[in-house]
Amino acid sequence: MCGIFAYINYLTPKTRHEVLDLLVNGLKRLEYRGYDSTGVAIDATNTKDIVMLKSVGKVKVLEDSIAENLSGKEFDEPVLIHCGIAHTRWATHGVPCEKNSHPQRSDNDNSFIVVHNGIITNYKDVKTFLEKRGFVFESDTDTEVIAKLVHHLWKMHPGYSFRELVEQAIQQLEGAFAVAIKSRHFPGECVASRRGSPLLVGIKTKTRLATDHIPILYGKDDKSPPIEKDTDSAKPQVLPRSESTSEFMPLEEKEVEYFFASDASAVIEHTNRVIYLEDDDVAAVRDGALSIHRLKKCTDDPHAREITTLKMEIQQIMKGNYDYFMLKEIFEQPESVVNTMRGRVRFESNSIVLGGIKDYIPEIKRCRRLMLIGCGTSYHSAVATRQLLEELTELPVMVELASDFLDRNTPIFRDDVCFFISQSGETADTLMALRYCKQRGALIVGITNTVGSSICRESHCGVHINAGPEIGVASTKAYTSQFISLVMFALVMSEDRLSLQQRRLEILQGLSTLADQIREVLKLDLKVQELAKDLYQHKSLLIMGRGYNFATCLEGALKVKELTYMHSEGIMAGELKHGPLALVDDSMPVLMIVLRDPVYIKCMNALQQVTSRKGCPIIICEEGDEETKSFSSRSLEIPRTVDCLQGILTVIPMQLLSYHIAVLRGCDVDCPRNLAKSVTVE
Ligand code: G6Q
Ligand code: GLU
Repeated sequence: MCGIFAYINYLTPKTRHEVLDLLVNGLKRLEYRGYDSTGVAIDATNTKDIVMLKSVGKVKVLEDSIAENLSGKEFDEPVLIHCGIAHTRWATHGVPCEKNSHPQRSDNDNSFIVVHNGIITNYKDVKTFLEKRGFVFESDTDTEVIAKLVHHLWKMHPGYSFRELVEQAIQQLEGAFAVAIKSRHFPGECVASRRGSPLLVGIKTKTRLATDHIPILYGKDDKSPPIEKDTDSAKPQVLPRSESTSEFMPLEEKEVEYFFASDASAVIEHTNRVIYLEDDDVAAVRDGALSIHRLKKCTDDPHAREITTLKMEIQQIMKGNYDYFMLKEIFEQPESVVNTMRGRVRFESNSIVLGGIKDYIPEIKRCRRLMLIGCGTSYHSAVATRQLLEELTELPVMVELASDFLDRNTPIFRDDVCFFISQSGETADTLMALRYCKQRGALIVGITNTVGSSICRESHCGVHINAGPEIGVASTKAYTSQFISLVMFALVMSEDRLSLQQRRLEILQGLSTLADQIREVLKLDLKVQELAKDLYQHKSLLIMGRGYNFATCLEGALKVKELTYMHSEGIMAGELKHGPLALVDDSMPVLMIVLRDPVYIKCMNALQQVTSRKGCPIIICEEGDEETKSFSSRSLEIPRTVDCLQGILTVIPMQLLSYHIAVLRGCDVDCPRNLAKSVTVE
């Protein structure tokens, strides 16, 4: 839920000024992951001391504070070897304030300092243990125990390397984390590790790297007992140390720069060569060498971590001429939907190939049921496509919110096929649900936008939605691409069903014109902006629809809530008379989606129920539908498409509406309060 960024240069001279710029820039790229406070730490001139600066609020505040506090001649002198770490926080333990910002430190001397993403669930036990040994805590964070535990281990084992100390420490920690640690006792070194939260290493060299993988060094097959609750008797166990063996061959380059980052968008401007760390990897940089260690080897563990080449382009993570990433991403949809279909939908032959799952299709066709699992917007994409999946696969389809699915201990069987839908591929609830289903033998299909993400790696097969990086916290283009990915899957499943051929052709035809139709809908932007002016001072907005457009109501209401902080509710029009109608009067803002599809008559009934209670709804209807339009003075007309794809066109005005209301209310569109892009905590 936060951004970690660390930078280590080896024999590549950089001034401290440049290092600070690099760190701040890295944080800016990661800011969408968390933005309540920030912090940075670099070496002082004598390299033994560490300079640390923290601030509450966005990265800009830190940047200004650096300009004010960290300048002078010594910041302009080049240093050959250096390590700096930085963090943008999304608080879980302790309010956003300076003392709770990261880096967290072990002591006044900054012996060990840490930036952390996630939650340490046993932090209270570790804290009590350390307090009994004289450590005095200064923050409310769970993170502080990490720095102090490493310090404690350092005092106990003077001969241990930095990496060994961290390796020992993380064995004592429970919960989810990614960490990067720096120490005044190990200048120029950085050690990082992850369990449950994402972390990657970027590698930049002057010449081509001589290898495309880094061997993993394994320790002895042993496990430490955790710190016990009875803290008097508890003490961190001394664990076996990873042994240097002949297979240990770190990546050693003459001149090299390394980056540790929570995601690729922070490193792409420096290098496209990255290693995605796995849970419990400990990556250490020392004397220009990167090595990756694990304490325990499991039978199917690989021998090496692959260095992958990122396909991302720098422009993809820049705002360009747009005021906000969200607006850019809304307007990218004509292209992103095409990218989702590219190389997969062959309109000439009316066929579809999903390379990532094609070998599993026979198995999927034999399954007992399909389960679609996700959170937030990703969950809505499942709601949006459920009806089509039921129709084209003729299988029962369950749609589940990941958190609720886990709460219920939902029964799962070997012949279930479970889809995990996630833009980031790192959402903790979704990932936990995935592991739950995998343990029970179900086939796991990942639908993600982030190559190399945890959900991607832990799925048996899957579809990359290829929407390109999504930076705005409110998901927009990922939703429409998830939608299309699931539609494509439904089409693949019905390929050999003669009775469904006409329906398939109609949908394929719809897909072929979708990009142009999205362009048409985007032309409504000014009209939507006008509507936003009518709405932005209200307290609430009800969004009603049914059938294929119910998901748009849920998704529209989520967008309004998260961006504008207004109350909004997506209402299934069929449920209106069972309660929500009581909310309707002449002052309650209502938006209704009424399209010429199989539920048109029912939607018209709902519309009449609303207008008879003096409601004045804004109507989203089909182009030229005068009859429906006549029920209101305010309407948005969208092009006609096949019923099951309407949701892609109806959601766009909702994205634009929430955006404009947010701007009018003075909200920060890309960084809504209390939220973060990648929810890696449960
Ligand atoms: C919506 C938000 C949020 C998001 C979920 C799931 O605008 O971005 O609802 O969709 O947090 O995230 P993932 O799709 O990354 O799993
Ligand atoms: N749990 C830590 C804290 O509250 C880290 C939160 C984060 O991921 O930003 O400080």
